[in-house]
Amino acid sequence: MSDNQPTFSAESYFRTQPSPPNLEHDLTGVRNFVSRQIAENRKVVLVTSGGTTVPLEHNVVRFLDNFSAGTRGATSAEYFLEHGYAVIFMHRQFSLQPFSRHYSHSTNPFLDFLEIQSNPKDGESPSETIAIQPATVPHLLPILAKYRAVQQSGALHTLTFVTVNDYLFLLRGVSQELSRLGRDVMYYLAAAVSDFFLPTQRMSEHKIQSGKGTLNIEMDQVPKILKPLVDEWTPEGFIVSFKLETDPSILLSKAEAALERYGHQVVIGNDLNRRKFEVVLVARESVLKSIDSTNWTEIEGETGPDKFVQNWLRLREGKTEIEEDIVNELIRYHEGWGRMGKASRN
Ligand code: 9Z3
Repeated sequence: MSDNQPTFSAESYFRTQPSPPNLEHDLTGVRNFVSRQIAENRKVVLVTSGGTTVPLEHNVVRFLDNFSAGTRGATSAEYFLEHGYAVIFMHRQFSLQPFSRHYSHSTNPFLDFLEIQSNPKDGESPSETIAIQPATVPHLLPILAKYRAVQQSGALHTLTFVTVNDYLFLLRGVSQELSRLGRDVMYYLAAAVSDFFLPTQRMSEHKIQSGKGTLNIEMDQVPKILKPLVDEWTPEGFIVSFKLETDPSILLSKAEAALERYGHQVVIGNDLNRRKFEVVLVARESVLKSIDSTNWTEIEGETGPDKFVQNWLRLREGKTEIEEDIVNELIRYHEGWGRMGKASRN
């Protein structure tokens, strides 16, 4: 960034960038959802999932994107629901979603599981109907049953974002609504969020023309939103962020640095190429006080009264989704967080 460009603080970002048109409508939906979950005595988790875009033009033709299929978020949301949590699933439009992810258009196109059946000509039934292939039933039935149960219970609420701007405004608004839950809310920030953006004031109105040769775009840094999230918007929430790296040798130190910088509860480090079978959870030792923390080990070289500790989770033999273990571990940890809150009030 050049010297004459101001760095956006969270405050100046929200003051100068436009809020998404459907924000108030989305937040009303969240408010009502939260009220219902309080009445039902459920804990709530906000799962963010998928990548954000940074449009280069107001009439957007081109944009910068962040890598994420949404698998981590969609899979984890299912496990949270299974454990009785209500889930706000805030995801990139068209990225994977809980339950339907099992039949995504690319991995398991649902048309491949259907077959056309001819009916006997009886004058009443249509001549052809559609049936599911019998071999598909054992796989689909439990997914469908869980999906229907979740729909009936009203424990899943979905929100969508596309741009990093949508994401930031939504995260602020949703977290302010969720702060009503005190320690009964968890944040599971798995979305891949751009570090850079183009302020609306500098964005070209129309499609950038190619006649001028090379394209130089100067982007500003996205404000570090975890700081106000932790300090102001949801001070009692249990906050889990993800750190994505492609160089495994810096993963742990970057995860520690994030925890140090923002002061939240857990950072989950994952390497791009190993993320489906290995992650590391990093936390402050003091936050583990009220749970069984035998899986956790000190990080070498750590000193001081509040050391950071690590817990490597690896996909177990016979399992297919590491999210099952991540969610189990976090829920235990969230319970401890609730107990600590109660203890400090007594
Ligand atoms: C993650 O690290 C997620 O685990 C993945 C999941 C995006 C790798 P998929 O959706 O992948 O299953 O394909 N999310 C956070 C990425 C991120 O943007 N983190 C920021 C950073 O690393 C901090 S919030 O600096």
